[in-house]
Amino acid sequence: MNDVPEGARAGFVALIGEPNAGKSTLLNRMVGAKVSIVTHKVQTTRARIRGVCMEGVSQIVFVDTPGIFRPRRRLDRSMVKAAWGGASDADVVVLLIEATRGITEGVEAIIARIADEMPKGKPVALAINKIDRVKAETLLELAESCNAAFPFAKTFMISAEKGYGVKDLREWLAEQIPSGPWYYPEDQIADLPMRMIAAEMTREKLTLRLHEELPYQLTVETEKWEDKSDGTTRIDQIIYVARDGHKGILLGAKGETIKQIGSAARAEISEFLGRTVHLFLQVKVRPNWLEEAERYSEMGLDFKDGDA
Ligand SMILES: Nc1nc2c(ncn2[C@@H]2O[C@H](COP(=O)(O)OP(=O)(O)O)[C@@H](O)[C@H]2O)c(=O)[nH]1
Ligand SMILES: [Mg+2]
Repeated sequence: MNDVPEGARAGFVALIGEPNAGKSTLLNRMVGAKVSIVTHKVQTTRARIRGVCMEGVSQIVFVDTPGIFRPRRRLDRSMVKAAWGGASDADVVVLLIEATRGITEGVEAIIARIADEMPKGKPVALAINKIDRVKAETLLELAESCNAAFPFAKTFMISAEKGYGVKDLREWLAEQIPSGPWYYPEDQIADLPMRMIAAEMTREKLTLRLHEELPYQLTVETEKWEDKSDGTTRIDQIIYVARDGHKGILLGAKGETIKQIGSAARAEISEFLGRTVHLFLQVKVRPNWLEEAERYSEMGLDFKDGDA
């Protein structure tokens, strides 16, 4: 596929951590574009999302994963399984923790499982994120206690949002991945079908706009995609919700809510594509969508991974 330059390297780096640690923000920062959606709410990322970044002659394929937490629903179990699957398939693992929260019970459990399951020889780095929010002393203490719990190959202090420390991390990762030809063309930044990226962008706007459990009870699928000869694109998406009441909330009075969400999503998809987009959203009530295998494959998850 590619002419491989002298010394080329290529490998997968899994970003794992608790929900909200900043994994998707870091992936986007590394790639230089928003390929993974980000919100202030937990469990925004549902599937493994690959973003590709070049560092010299090294091609680093970052794998953003759903947050790791104690799952209850089938969807949650599938998500957590996908996260650990991402880690075990990767050449290098980066555990992100939040400087502001320190070693939570959740972080402890993740470190314990890393110690248990990660094959010796697979580098696992620690990235303490959101350092823009805490004092330096706290950071040093936190780094020490984490390294007492597990011998991390290296510890980084970063701010995914502000970009601090991100270059050091990327350079180090570039040296850790194996020698070999690149997996993707040099200019490719994501490995996710456009129809899925577009569905995720709409889901991000829904998650930001809707409250409480509603964002966790809906899913978005791109139903139709038509690049027209006049240079515009028509995209039809379906939003599946679990209850009639949810549909009402989503539509809002006189359809105002869905209109605003659609317009925000349309703007973002349009900017990403560099084309004028006409986005059509349809809301369907599907009480059982959380138990339908097809919904999972559309999300990029394995339905059976959710088996209790
Ligand atoms: N202050 C600060 N906030 C951050 C930083 N990185 C991520 N965030 C915020 O943390 C929240 C969760 O980020 P996200 O990337 O979705 O986390 P994920 O669940 O691990 O993928 C979002 O509101 C981000 O804007 C950072 O370095 N500093
Ligand atoms: Mg995420």
